Amino acid sequence: MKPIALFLVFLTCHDVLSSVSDQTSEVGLADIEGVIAGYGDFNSDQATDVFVISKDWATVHVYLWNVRNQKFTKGDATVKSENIVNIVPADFNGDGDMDLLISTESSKKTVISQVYFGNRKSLTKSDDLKIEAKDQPTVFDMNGDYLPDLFGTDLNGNRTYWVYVPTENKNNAHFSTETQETGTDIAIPNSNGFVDATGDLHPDLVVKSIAAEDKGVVFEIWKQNKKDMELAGTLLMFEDKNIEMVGQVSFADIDNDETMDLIVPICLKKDCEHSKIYSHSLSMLNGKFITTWQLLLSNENSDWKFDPETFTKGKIPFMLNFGDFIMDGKIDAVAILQKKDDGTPFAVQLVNQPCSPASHKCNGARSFRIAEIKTKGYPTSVSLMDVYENGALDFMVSYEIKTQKKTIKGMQVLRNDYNSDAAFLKVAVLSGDKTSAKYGSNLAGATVIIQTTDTDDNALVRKATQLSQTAYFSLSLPYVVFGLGRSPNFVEKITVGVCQSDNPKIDRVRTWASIIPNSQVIVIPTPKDSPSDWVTRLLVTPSKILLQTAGVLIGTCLLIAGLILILHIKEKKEDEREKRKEAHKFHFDAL
Ligand SMILES: [Ca+2]
Ligand SMILES: [Ca+2]
Ligand SMILES: [Ca+2]
Ligand SMILES: [Ca+2]
Repeated sequence: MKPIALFLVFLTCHDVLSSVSDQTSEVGLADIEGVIAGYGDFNSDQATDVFVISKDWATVHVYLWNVRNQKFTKGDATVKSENIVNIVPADFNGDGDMDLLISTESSKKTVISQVYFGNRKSLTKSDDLKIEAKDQPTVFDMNGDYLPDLFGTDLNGNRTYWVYVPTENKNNAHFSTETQETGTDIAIPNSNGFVDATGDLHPDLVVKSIAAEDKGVVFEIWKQNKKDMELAGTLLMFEDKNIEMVGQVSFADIDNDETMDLIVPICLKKDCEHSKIYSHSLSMLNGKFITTWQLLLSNENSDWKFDPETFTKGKIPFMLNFGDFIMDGKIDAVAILQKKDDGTPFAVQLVNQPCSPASHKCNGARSFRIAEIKTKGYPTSVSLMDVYENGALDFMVSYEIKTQKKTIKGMQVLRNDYNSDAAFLKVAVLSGDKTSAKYGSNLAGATVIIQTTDTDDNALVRKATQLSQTAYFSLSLPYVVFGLGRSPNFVEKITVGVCQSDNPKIDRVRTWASIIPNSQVIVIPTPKDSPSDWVTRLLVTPSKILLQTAGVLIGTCLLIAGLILILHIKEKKEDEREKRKEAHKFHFDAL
């Protein structure tokens, strides 16, 4: 390697590692004991807030982002319960205000999930919106009415859909249940997704299940068909007799080919000594899914492995959390790994880069470069969120510090300083509200495709899904952020698709043209069955370059104004002097 190439490599590594700064106290989250549990705009001010569970898993608080002070402040909304195992922010009754589904574990090890209605300020327990099941439910929209429904395994072991039935009086609303025979069981801990797998931009229900016969892992893809779900296809897990554990799946288009990819971490042995990450493109040919497993990353010759305890029910399950924090248009991830030798957990950035088989033991198009994120204590979860609402995804960490006397649970906000000049486009798809001008709450499974050109005039297409997962603190974001690199060209096209209705003639997809980069687009797909009437709102976030330009412009204006003022004063003084002279002259003449 030539010295200059070495220098460049050093620069890139260095860049990633020094690209975060701890801003926990600056944003007001220092000294708060708890675990980051979910993201959503609770008070509807267009800034995303953070839900936190107390360290004894008994209380939920919301920390509201204040755009002006650049700080989180504790909101009044509080829910007290016990053994909280998950929360899901969503607008259950469709009144435009965010509600919360809180899951708790009972003494019989069943999971009770209860809806709490929000009014932007507080949360009130609903009377009848409560289910008890074998596991946490998946929140999705089965019938396309934009009201969240639930999916999971009921107490009798039946695969069940709990469909939200609205009523005039929201206190009478309830879930109606539908069970389904399939010959497979939903995996526990469940790992399902609501994401477009078939390529029509409408989200499908992807279910990780266990075959009744051979106990093998199967991924089922269920399409919305009128008010029902129809099996569109199944994928069998990568065939390897040595696979001992299959972890929680994630969804992202890692190779930018416009199809979402299913990403699966696996352990070859019970101790996870051999850990691998596989991906499977969700692409169809002649109505069938093509089976193409690719190895993204292996820990062969590396010092990391997965924590085996996060593959079984108990701890927060291992999961890759995706987001383009480098902002180069290739989606990256964050995760918690552990040291191979002593099992110490550590948080990492997984930076998307081309596969080089020698160093990553990969066999597809893409792979990850691992860079450690320095955190306090032992990290228990790491996720991404645009804290400052500036289009750059920041790193959110929950950690533990164990001493002889007690365990401290805290959180850290690590600001993304990676690429402040890179352009971005942030898109949030909201449910709206039929009776008021409210923006509503974020729709699960909304799909966004953007089309733009890079500096070399190559067409770039990027695809992403909002809120694809909800169980086990998956910390899915209520929006999608596309990094556009350093070429702030116009985004030529943006296409949004949401869940289908029972009317197959109406395709709930709409395309808009020419969107300026560095902006946040809010899409409100109402009226539901009239995509041509869907509306967008644009919030423009000025980038550093724009701010500099504005600064120079204002400076120039001030300078010119100053010069004009000086000249004006000078002229006035001259005038006065002239007048005095004239007056003097007059007196002189009069004499
Ligand atoms: Ca907010
Ligand atoms: Ca609501
Ligand atoms: Ca629904
Ligand atoms: Ca793909």
